[in-house]
Amino acid sequence: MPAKTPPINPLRPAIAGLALLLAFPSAGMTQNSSEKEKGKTSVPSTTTPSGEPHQTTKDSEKTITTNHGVPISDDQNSLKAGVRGPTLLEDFILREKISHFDHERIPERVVHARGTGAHGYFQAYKSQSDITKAAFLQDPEVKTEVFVRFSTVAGGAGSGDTPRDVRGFAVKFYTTDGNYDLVGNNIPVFFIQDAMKFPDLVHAVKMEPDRGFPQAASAHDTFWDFASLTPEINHMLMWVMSDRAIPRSYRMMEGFGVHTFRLVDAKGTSRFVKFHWRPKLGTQSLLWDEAVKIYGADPDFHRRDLWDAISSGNFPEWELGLQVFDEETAAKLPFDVLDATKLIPEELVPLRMVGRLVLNRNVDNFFAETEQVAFLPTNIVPGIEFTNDPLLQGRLFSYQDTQLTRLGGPNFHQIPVNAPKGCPMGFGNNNQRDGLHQMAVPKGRVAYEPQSLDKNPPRENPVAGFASVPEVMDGAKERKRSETFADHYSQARQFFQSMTEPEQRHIISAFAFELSKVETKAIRLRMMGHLANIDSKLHDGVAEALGMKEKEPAVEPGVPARDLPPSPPLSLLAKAPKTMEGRKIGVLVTDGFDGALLKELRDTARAEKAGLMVIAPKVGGVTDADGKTVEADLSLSAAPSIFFDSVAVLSSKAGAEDLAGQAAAVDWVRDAFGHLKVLGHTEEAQSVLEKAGIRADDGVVKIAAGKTASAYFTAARAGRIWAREPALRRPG
Ligand code: HDE
Repeated sequence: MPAKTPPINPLRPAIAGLALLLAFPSAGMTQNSSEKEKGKTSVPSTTTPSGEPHQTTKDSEKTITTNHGVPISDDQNSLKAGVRGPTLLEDFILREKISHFDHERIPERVVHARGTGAHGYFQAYKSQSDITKAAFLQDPEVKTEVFVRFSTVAGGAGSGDTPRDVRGFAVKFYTTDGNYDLVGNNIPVFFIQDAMKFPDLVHAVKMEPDRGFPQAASAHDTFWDFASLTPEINHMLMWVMSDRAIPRSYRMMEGFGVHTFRLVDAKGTSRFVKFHWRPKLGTQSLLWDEAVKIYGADPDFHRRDLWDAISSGNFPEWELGLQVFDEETAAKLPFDVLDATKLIPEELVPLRMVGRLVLNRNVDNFFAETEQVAFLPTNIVPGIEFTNDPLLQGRLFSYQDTQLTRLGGPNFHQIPVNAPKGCPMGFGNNNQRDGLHQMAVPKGRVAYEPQSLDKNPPRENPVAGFASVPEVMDGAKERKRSETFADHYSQARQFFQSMTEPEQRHIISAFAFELSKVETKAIRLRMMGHLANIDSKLHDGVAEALGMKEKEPAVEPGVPARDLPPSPPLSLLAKAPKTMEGRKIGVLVTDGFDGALLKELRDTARAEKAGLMVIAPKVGGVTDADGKTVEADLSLSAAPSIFFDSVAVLSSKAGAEDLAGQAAAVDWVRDAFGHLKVLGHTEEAQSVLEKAGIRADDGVVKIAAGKTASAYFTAARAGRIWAREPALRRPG
């Protein structure tokens, strides 16, 4: 035995093996005679920390190998000159493993870095051949495979899911005519009108470059500095300060293609189109206070929600709706359809629902699929075309370009999640060759055209091939913004005035919160000048919430705002369905509670397709009044009430008294009430409610045997108790 032994660390197998040896000097010794002679010990190379042998195999198929296929005998220890000696450079197995690990990360997306993806399919309701020849919109029998990635925009890949932000809603359709990517957002308009401004916008909203914060937040000086100097942003600001920017779930948010595109039919007739996704579960958002708390309690809230829904067979669905209109209609609209800061109200061009998107399979590997998926607005198929929207035109360059850095070369289309699936060509059938990471082995000596040597080469197809609509172009070459893009306030006003009272309150609160975080007073004042141009209720509400003492300088609008009629579909609350489907109920139980009540709630939840989780003071569960053990899904400390859409406290009297002494339980109840949730409770639970300062209202429902489910569910289906809010929370 050596005189000095290293400290024992049970996490390090070799050293733990040594500990075993110290305790049982004869255990598992593999010393060779020369080491014995020198008085040194060695440890078995394949022992676990507890000294058990590692599992090995004799099956060559299961043998762990290097990346180059060499079988590995020991994956626990590096190669050393003597057991306590230096590691040898020769250890190609160690070097390969570490080197691959060192390069495991690729650059995260410049924007939309944090996201989550899933597989599914799209199915048309009926042929849309009257408006487009796009293959995936022809046959209602055909299911077109899709991959969808949802994302936030501003935060890095490791940020949380619930900041105030736009959400990406990107869909890759693997059609029989090649991949079509509809790379949209959950908001139908955008911050800027011209691609030239995109890097400025993103630099302004991201972490400030000197200090490296704030992460995933627009509430800081540089964003509002840029915003207050960019009048075209005002319509989008209404949306990002609204509840749209804090969705409850990816399953409960809308999606939009944003730009105007074109649809082209088999005769070559083209029409304008705007794309909309409508969630089957209806829309729902978080409250700001919830979003903030969820960010800490479960940064993966949306990612987990989507994963859980799909893995439990509750497949999320959206309908695809199209606003289709011709050039004459476009010419009559009060806005330019090429301006991405404007939308077309549904009252003017109604939605035509053409099919449904179902997400039914989680990814097998996050990196290989979700991280490596490359969406390209240039992935377009015959039957769909671009317009001259100057924001879209810039995107047509950007996405391909960014993948070259992110995915390391021009062959990223060969990565399985990016490769076309539905078409016969595989990776693409053409004369392109070589490049980094070429996975295919093209055959033959011909990689050019025209040629005469290959008798069966890929050829142009003038009938089925993609051909652009021969739009006539006539204009001076100039760097200018069209006059038709100049009205920056009318639709912002229309949006605010289309909101319900609670939604307006939230917009006012969001502006007040964000501007209160701006350190430079001049920026705050400048922004108030824009709000005055939008709506006086909005302006005055924010000024009041900020406690503004001085009047801001007026901002002269390029084009004064017009009064447009309110458009009800812009409101989330106005069209929120009364349903429990896809919602979650949290039920807090204690020892001695009435198990029959839980069963009644659980049965009704199942019938209404809602999820129900049992929360107990300890994860080991509780014993009900009949002495039966009831398992908990989560412990109280791991499941704050922010995780649920409605809650219930089913406690015994003694249990409630115990809960009343626990801050976590009192917060659980107080938060649920403060977040305007329906709160069911047994008579016995009264003491914890009292401790939390709960006032009775329509959303505080007594639960008693026999009539539990109906009263509770009737209240909970309606969603939040909005009438409770003004008394609880003031904007600011
Ligand atoms: Fe993007 N955008 N974008 N964007 N965008 C990217 O592409 C860009 C815009 C959108 O889940 C990047 O692969 C420019 C509008 C989504 O992988 C990048 C402009 C809309 C996603 C890029 C815009 C979007 C991106 C970053 C202005 C809604 C995530 C990494 C001209 C219609 C896709 C990448 C995914 C991602 C550039 C504006 C949606 C840098 C230059 C408008 C959903 O290429």
